Amino acid sequence: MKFSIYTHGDFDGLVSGAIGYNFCKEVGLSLDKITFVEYSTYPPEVWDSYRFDPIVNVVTDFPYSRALPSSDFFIWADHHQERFVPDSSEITRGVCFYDSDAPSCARVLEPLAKLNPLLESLVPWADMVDSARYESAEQAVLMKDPPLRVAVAMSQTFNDDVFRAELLKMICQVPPDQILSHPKVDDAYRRYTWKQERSIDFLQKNLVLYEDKDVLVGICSFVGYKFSSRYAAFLVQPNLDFLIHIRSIPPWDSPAVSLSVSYNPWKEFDCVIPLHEILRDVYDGDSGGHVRVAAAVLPNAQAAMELARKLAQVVCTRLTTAREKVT
Ligand SMILES: [Mn+2]
Repeated sequence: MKFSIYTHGDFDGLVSGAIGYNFCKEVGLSLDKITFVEYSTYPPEVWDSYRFDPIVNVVTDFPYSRALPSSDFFIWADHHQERFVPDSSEITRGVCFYDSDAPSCARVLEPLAKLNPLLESLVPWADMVDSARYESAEQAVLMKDPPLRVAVAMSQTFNDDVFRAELLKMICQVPPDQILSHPKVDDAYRRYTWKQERSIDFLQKNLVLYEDKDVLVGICSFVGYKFSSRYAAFLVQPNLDFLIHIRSIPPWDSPAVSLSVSYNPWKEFDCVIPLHEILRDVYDGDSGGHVRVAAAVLPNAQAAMELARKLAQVVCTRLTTAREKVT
């Protein structure tokens, strides 16, 4: 019998898809196809009416599809919050793995990962990348560890599904350090490090610092540049408490930019202020996020810069007030 893999096109999708692939191979199935799925190309209405082939279908790190029961058998695994989870009593030929507390989908599939030591060893790396729990700013920016270089290869090759399917099979067979010499993995890493190095150089000259009462906020705008880095500012200025990051977003010919505000993930805080609420207070337009990271889309770079300055001031005041209440 045949099987197909449908998995999200990021590193966690790669590892969890490989766990599903490895399991199907182990039980004697033969591969039909591997498909990388994105929310933009498979929105709910499309995904729920997708015509699955009558074979074994495996969906990982992506929402459950109401069309999955048309499979001969299916496996669905996910860890994202607020997913629709089908009633298990209604499922006769399928199995669902779901845990919204898991840091990665690979972690949800850990029992199946144990069938292959190579995949089992990648589960903690999938946790790290998918939940952005890097040990240091240096690790997050430079991505030097072999599994992280594989993650870079995944993030830099979103238009090359043939290669990504090959990569998914490769990680089942060889450890990451033996994949690094693959021309596409090597090329992706060179392109990635070029962007990071340019970002570090750029921030050394252009990171704007706002300091008030022992609270340090960095503001960086990558608008108009071909590089941007989420973490380079913390490498350039490790003492930052908060970072406000502004960058261009697709479509690239539109003036709209994205602004995000986040905590320094590598600094300990005695008290925590909710950034999503603060952003909502300061900015009238649509915004989202949670306590530690919040973001909004602004009409242009100038509006974003104005908001950033205001936000920096409010964040300093709010953290100082919160600290005074504690002591
Ligand atoms: Mn995931």
